[in-house]
Amino acid sequence: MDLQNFSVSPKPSLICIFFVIFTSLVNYILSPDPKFQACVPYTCGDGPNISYPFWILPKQEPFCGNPNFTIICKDKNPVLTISNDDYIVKDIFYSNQSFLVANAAVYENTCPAPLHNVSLGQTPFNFSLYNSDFSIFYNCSSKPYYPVYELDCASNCTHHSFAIFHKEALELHNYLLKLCRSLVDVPVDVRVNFTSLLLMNYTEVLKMGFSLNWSAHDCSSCERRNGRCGFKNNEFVCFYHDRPHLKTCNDGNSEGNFLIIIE
Ligand SMILES: *[C@@H]1O[C@H](CO)[C@@H](O)[C@H](O)[C@H]1NC(C)=O
Ligand SMILES: *[C@@H]1O[C@H](CO)[C@@H](O)[C@H](O)[C@H]1NC(C)=O
Ligand SMILES: *[C@@H]1O[C@H](CO)[C@@H](O)[C@H](O)[C@H]1NC(C)=O
Ligand SMILES: *[C@@H]1O[C@H](CO)[C@@H](O)[C@H](O)[C@H]1NC(C)=O
Ligand SMILES: *[C@@H]1O[C@H](CO)[C@@H](O)[C@H](O)[C@H]1NC(C)=O
Ligand SMILES: *[C@@H]1O[C@H](CO)[C@@H](O)[C@H](O)[C@H]1NC(C)=O
Ligand SMILES: *[C@@H]1O[C@H](CO)[C@@H](O)[C@H](O)[C@H]1NC(C)=O
Ligand SMILES: *[C@@H]1O[C@H](CO)[C@@H](O)[C@H](O)[C@H]1NC(C)=O
Ligand SMILES: *[C@@H]1O[C@H](CO)[C@@H](O)[C@H](O)[C@H]1NC(C)=O
Ligand SMILES: CC(=O)N[C@H]1CO[C@H](CO)[C@@H](O)[C@@H]1O
Repeated sequence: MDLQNFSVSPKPSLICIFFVIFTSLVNYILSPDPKFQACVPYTCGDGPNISYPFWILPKQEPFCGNPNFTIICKDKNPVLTISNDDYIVKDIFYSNQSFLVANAAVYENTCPAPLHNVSLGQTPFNFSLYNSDFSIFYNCSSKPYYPVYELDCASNCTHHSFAIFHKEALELHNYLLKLCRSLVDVPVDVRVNFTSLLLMNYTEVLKMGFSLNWSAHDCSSCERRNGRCGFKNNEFVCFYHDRPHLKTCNDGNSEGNFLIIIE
């Protein structure tokens, strides 16, 4: 087409160009977004549904979550590594950004004896207020005259090991904590019936696990609009069945208004 022709009869060409742009835009908008599909929630078989900010390696894509929330499935259990320790994720409460974990070693060993305190290090996690310290004392030269959770598997007649909530109680009963070689504090979510707690043994208490909360971009407004959260170029986005929208640009009743879609 030469310039002269174009200037003489601009209308059909412009309409044609507009039509091509319009139809490709419509096709583009209506095609399912592969990122939305990639971030469908999964379970490991047992345990909770895994979705943003958590993601399962390799079932989901890294852009579906945050690197500190990477879950690996082991024997149908979702496992999260925090400061080099593996934890089974027993439940996730997306509504209040909290989750319940138990040290995986507690399920693997017949005599789980943690040797270091739980460290959250450089993670976006915090201990919930519902945990109480379960203090494990190892290699004590005498046994307290006070009800404790016995660690029979780590004790003999000269080296006693036991665990207790509220270790202050021992000192109040004149037990010298310096008779013990080491102490490890394990947080335990104690929101259970107190009587049942007293009936449990040491391993059962550790299996109850502890609660953590997390800080990450909130996904609830995206999910209310049937989107799935994730990342694009390190920026938080909401993936829709069609195409990604930045944050809450499509708030309200303007579903289908493709003019404000940003790609
Ligand atoms: C996971 O989500 C699906 C679909 O929303 C639901 O049917 C299922 O009960 C959920 N499973 C768990 C363990 O919450
Ligand atoms: C979060 O919500 C769940 C379910 O509603 C509740 O059981 C749990 O106590 C809450 N956790 C925190 C830390 O608020
Ligand atoms: C664990 O933390 C307690 C204080 O909370 C401390 O007394 C103890 O020495 C620590 N244990 C280890 C093994 O670091
Ligand atoms: C953990 O909680 C403390 C005090 O509530 C706060 O200062 C800190 O920023 C929190 N850390 C994270 C990662 O949210
Ligand atoms: C997590 O719990 C701590 C208290 O342990 C609280 O200060 C913080 O606000 C909570 N964070 C979130 C995101 O709920
Ligand atoms: C208990 O004592 C034995 C022998 O002295 C030692 O090998 C072991 O590491 C001690 N355990 C703890 C948890 O301190
Ligand atoms: C008791 O256990 C400790 C450490 O676990 C060990 O060093 C010690 O030899 C044991 N004593 C007896 C009498 O078995
Ligand atoms: C607490 O747990 C014990 C033992 O599991 C049970 O017998 C008792 O009825 C429970 N009490 C309440 C108030 O739920
Ligand atoms: C704790 O109780 C469970 C079941 O109630 C039992 O299978 C386990 O052997 C007990 N562990 C110890 C160390 O007594
Ligand atoms: C936000 C946050 O805590 N990010 C952490 C994620 O984990 C890496 C180590 O794997 C830390 O360096 C980050 O600080």
